[in-house]
Amino acid sequence: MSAIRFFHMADLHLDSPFKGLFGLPEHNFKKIRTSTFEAFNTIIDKAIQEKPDFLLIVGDIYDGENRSLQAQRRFQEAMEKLFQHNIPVILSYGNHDHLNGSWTRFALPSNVYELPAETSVVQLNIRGQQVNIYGFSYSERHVKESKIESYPIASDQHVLHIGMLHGSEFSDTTHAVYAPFTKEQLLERHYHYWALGHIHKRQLLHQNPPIVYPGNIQSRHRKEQGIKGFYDVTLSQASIELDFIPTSAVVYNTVEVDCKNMFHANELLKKCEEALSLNRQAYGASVVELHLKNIDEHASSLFEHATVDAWLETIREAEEGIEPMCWVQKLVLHTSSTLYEHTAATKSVANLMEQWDISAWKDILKDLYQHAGGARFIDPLTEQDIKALMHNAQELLAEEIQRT
Ligand SMILES: [Mn+2]
Repeated sequence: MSAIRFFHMADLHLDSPFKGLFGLPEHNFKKIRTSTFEAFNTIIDKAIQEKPDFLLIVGDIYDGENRSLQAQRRFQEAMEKLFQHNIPVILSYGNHDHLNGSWTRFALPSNVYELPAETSVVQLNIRGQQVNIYGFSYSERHVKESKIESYPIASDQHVLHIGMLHGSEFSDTTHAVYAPFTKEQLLERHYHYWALGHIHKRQLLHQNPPIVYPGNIQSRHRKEQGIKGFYDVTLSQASIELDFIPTSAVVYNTVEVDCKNMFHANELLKKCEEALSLNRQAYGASVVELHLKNIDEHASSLFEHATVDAWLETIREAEEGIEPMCWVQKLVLHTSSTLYEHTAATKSVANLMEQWDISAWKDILKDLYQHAGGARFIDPLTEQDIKALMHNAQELLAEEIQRT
């Protein structure tokens, strides 16, 4: 039996309003304001080009329960395009676009299967391979109870079983906990793939069978950092391949500038421009948090007669008109630890850190680097990484103790 191929995405949040962005030139704001649509179009173009067997969209297609007219029109148009190319779409609605909201209704073409509030199955036949896709839509905003018992246990293993679930792990309290589940409960269903949504940070909860959060397709604020996208999945009884495809129209991230031994304002400005230019080359249009590190006694004089706001304004002005845009949303100052009096306690911890060798650091970081799903997304630990980590830890320690 040949393998099937599908795109797994979630949390499109079309027409997200991007609140909390101030002071941008109009065209920059427009670029950000339309980024959810741009990211979505990237997916649709890719689908038309590559012709996967189907698309899965696991909740929060729309940002608001009133499903803005513009978002619906764009979504409807995209679905029509896929209809013309015979690409089915199976979708569920999540907490943001639950079925109990009030909205002006657009009818979707017949290639689109909208999962109802009751957990249901959509059966597809892909070149002789039967595929069962299970899932449900949120009947209301707050679905707090576990829905996992409503998913049938797969018995016929000739069929490929895929679960769609917009929700979060019982233990994950970083988000509103909706439709909670445990990894064990998902595995007990004996499905070949779990297509999750709701958590906007991309993560693999389990490798084989894959339990996957693709993350959202476009960051919506500074806490959603890094490149966003979806998974291009090739699945058969015997094998699984996951390919992450970036879609961010605007990347949110952090840029650092080392201010050690800096004397002059133009020096700082030049360093900032260089760092932002590198960021622009690497990520294209972006919204950045600019961190000024190692502000020692020399560099701190740069902030004696100019406020942080004045600096922010000056840096923004220097960037104006350069394409693709690199909007500095926030300027964060990090005072060098040399400016702090270490207390006896922080000094002893800092000294202890200096004594750790590479294997000690590996041991400390093992949860991260040995993480079944996550490890392959991070580069191996280098000597330099360790130095940076140690320095940051010492700086944080000194800062925090000083503050308390
Ligand atoms: Mn969401």
